[in-house]
Amino acid sequence: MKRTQRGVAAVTAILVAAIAAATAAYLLAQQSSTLNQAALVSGRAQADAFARAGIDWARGILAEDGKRTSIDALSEPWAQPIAGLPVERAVVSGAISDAQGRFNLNNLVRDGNRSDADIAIFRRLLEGLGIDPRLADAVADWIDADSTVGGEGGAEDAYYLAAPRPYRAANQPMTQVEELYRVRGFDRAVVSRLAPHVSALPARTVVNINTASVEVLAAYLDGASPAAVARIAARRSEKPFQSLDEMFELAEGAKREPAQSLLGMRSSHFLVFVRVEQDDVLVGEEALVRRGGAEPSQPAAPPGPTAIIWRRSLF
Ligand SMILES: [Ca+2]
Ligand SMILES: [Ca+2]
Repeated sequence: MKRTQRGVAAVTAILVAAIAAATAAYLLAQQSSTLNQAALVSGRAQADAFARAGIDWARGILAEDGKRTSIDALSEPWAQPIAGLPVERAVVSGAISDAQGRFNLNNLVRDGNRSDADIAIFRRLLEGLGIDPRLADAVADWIDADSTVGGEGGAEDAYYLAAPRPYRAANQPMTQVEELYRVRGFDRAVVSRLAPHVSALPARTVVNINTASVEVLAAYLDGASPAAVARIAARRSEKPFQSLDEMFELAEGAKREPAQSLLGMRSSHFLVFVRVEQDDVLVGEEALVRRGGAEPSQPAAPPGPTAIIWRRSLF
């Protein structure tokens, strides 16, 4: 616990330094500018700079963690959110979450074709959340390269072209989870229930057993009782799993295949959220960050630099 607290203190100190650096850079830029900006615009620009600094802070934290540790778990400093931290005139909040603690929708398709093993897991996830499992077919069709309807819940161009405002299936990997709104059967209620448990990552990824939601974990552990899944969740918050074997020992009744090849303990994709409030300005930014190395194909690869895959303003 003590180590975690020290880690969190370090994480906070680094964020303060990042924001302070952004402020200094901003003030310099402003001094050299001959433009007379309105106060509101300048406040907005500064808040934007803070949000960018916050995302860079997260990249630094993740790169550092990748060097120091070989697994990723919710007890690590990066996973502790920072709420309402006063920096200069602003109040900054930041959080990093593991995108590989979620079911990666793009795993439904492998090399352009439906992946039956992943579709079966996704169906179990939907069922566990009280959502019609046939919707898994529609998502797989949305992503797979062909225009052949797969399964009774499937939908391809013919279905979408018959909509009041016609469009076509993407037939390619998703870049945002919100794309689900365009997929057959996904309304606001379904998307909001599912969204916290899914991601749309640019590569095939394993799901991290140390960070996965209980619902996602249960979907992968086919045959394990809810009690066994609860035991696993309790154990990992005491002591993160260092191997899949450690977890499967507790997963009584769970089939090892194909889950074994689809799960891991280390993550390379993270969602970063930064919120900055200053005077009357509120800025929120979200980014998907990829940490180098640690690809499923080469689990022993050394950690490389982090990259921003996308970033967007939330408000
Ligand atoms: Ca780690
Ligand atoms: Ca398709």
